[in-house]
Amino acid sequence: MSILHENLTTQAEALRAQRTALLKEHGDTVLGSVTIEQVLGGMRGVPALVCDTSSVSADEGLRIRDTPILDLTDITPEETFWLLVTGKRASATELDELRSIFSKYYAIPQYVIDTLKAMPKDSHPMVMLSVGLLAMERESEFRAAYDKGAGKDALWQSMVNDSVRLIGSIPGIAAAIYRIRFHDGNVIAPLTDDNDLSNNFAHMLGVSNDASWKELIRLYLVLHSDHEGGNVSAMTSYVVSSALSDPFYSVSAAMCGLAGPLHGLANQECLRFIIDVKDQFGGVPTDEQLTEYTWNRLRNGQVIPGYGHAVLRVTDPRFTAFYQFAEKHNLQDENVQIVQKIYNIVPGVLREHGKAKNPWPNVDAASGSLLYAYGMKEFDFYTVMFGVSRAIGLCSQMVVNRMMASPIVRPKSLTLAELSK
Ligand code: CMX
Repeated sequence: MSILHENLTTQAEALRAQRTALLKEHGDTVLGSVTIEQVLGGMRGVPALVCDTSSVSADEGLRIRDTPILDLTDITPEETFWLLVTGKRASATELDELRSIFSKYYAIPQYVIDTLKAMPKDSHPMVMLSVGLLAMERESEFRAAYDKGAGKDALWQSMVNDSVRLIGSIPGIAAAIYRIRFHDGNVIAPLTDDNDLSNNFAHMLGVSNDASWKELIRLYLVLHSDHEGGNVSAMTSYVVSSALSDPFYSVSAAMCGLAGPLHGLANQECLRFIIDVKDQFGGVPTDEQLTEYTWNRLRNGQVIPGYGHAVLRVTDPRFTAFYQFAEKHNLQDENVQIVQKIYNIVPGVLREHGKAKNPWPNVDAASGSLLYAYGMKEFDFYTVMFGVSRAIGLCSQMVVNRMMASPIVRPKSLTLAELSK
């Protein structure tokens, strides 16, 4: 048993006891009412999920285990996972062990590489990510434990094993997709002298040897890791895993949701937007040009990618963290300048337009321009980067839910006729 399992054993019992007590003592407490607008409007604001790993408020944004994300910009993905799943900061010994377990999985199985290589050359990288994860499902210890008759209170243990394997493997899957889809197909082996997860990911991508590239990848993996339970990818993995499907199925399904342009694909769309602006105006536009361009897009019924949010009503602190990174490293290429100009112009236009409840940037508005600045120019790949990070949060949420022995999800649907009546 790992130190992580030891840490979680007492917590699992406490979580189950807390859940049982809440159900027994307050099971019929009313949390609120649900309006027809909410039922027809994507369930906005309906309190229907439990998520202990992180929370998102309208006026502050993401907190991981109650710590604001801007106070966590120096930590590693390993520390992030530990914090998400246990609620505590890891000790040096705990981190050492976690890192060494993750590193066993950096080199992905050859059959996964073969599967990715066999896919059509024009497959979207997000399709390849989802397929790569599904191909690995045969490794699931969770499924094996269930097949051997593990009881529902014990299943979280194999969920931890699968999660660690999946988080350790997904950088290798993503890097293989990048090499196969956009380069010579030669997959880069993990480092032999460094078992840090983000350093290995940065290395296996083969984009840059710059120390600040490694720092960007570390930051990227921390910032996108979790965003409470109600977003499309988190809710997808929650629903799929509630049927006791293992994490490979659940995260693969979540990646299909992340691939949507209103969710994770927005970072790819964002860079497309920036490049379009650059091409149209031959460089950084003037304020007037950008204002006009934004209005034309809105009049055409298109969204401004990277702006707006279902929960946030302020600038996303994750955008701020990327913005500060660009300033710290003096990244001043044209794309970064356009990101800054968009930040100056678009919120005012969106406010005047009057539709978006939140005119401020979300995480996707800046991330792509930084990857581009280091030489990762294939923006079809950007959502895969997001997915590698988000897998950390998805797995953490699934582990916590399994520790609580959460039941299968099954809300009630109504027909439009029933609603109308
Ligand atoms: N550009 C133009 N219109 C926008 C807009 C934007 N960036 N954001 C919202 N709107 C529009 C909506 O399309 C909606 O229009 P309709 O009434 O015609 O349907 C109206 O404003 C109200 O929307 P909202 O309540 O403010 O926002 P939602 O909760 O419905 O949607 C989101 C949230 C993120 C899907 C939306 O803001 C959007 O499409 N943004 C652009 C895409 C994007 O950046 N997505 C990434 C989000 C972060 C992530 O998940 O990764």
